[in-house]
Formats: sequence, structure tokens, C-alpha cells
Amino acid sequence: MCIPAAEVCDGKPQCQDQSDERDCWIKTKSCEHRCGKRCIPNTFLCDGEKDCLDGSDEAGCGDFMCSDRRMCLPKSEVCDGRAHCPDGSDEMQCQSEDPIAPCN
Ligand SMILES: [Ca+2]
Ligand SMILES: [Ca+2]
Ligand SMILES: [Ca+2]
Repeated sequence: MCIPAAEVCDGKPQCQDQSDERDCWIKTKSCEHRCGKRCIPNTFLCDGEKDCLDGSDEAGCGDFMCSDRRMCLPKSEVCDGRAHCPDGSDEMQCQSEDPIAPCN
């Protein structure tokens, strides 16, 4: 029997012997993010080092979260004089010592 990859480890057995639900990835503390065959803890996400071969652990890691929390910007877009956040929060607090809030 052949089943689509999307049905492997989807929590519902399609195979009679349930082999599609065997050896499934289970989230644990040291294995919260899966990329390819690797498994890394969330603390490895956005730590500036590529831990996944495809770099997915470092993808989408902005340095500034807009105050509405819907957007995350790279540092280079914060306090550059142009509002990137819908609410302009990336251009506020630019006078303070530490205007950059971490995203997570
Ligand atoms: Ca399944
Ligand atoms: Ca990383
Ligand atoms: Ca900006």
C-alpha cells in the first residue's frame, strides 16, 4: 500500500498495520523544530547560527517586532527614517538607548 507523504504521521493510521504512524517525530524539549533530518531545540532558532542545512532555523528572524506584533523587521529597517510597521513603531523609541526589542 502506498499513501501520500502528507498522511504519514498525521495522527491517523492509513496503513492496516499503522506503520505510517510508527516512528513518527514526537516533539520534545530538545527537538522542537525539525528541519530535514535534524531536530533542534527552539533555543537554536534565530541564534545567529545556521543549525539546519536549509537555514530554516534562521529564516524569518527579524530583530524588531512591531508593536502590533504582526511584523518582524531586520535591524536595518529599524530607525532608518521610514516607517515599516503599519503603526510606525519601528521609528518610535529611536532616541532611547535600547530601541530594539527581541522578537521572541
Ligand atoms: Ca497517517
Ligand atoms: Ca540557529
Ligand atoms: Ca523603518
